Amino acid sequence: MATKPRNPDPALPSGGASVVLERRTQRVQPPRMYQVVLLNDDFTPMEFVVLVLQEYFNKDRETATQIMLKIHLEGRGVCGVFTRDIASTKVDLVLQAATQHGHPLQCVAEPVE
Ligand code: TYC
Repeated sequence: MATKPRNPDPALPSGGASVVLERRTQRVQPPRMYQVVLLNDDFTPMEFVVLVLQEYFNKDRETATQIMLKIHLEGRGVCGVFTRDIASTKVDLVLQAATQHGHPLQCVAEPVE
């Protein structure tokens, strides 16, 4: 006598048949990074830019002066590379300080490749 086919279990997606679960290693992508860039202008005093680089980007005076001169000569310069929120906060702080002191200094964050 033939065995009666078992009733599928409606609670299981397979109806009771065995299911093979594929094991996948989850890989977390590193966060996208953003460089904070200072732009040159004709009015912001060099000393103010050096102080900004020391205060908000933790540069020593020597390094800050070199970066400031690079911006002055080349038009722009990278002050640091951060995650998006930190970069955005740095830009806000720099623009706030520049406005407070009446300087037109511009600062932007841009994604790093
Ligand atoms: N060019 C400015 C000057 O001659 C100095 C300066 C440097 C301004 C860097 C902005 O991001 C800047 N006073």
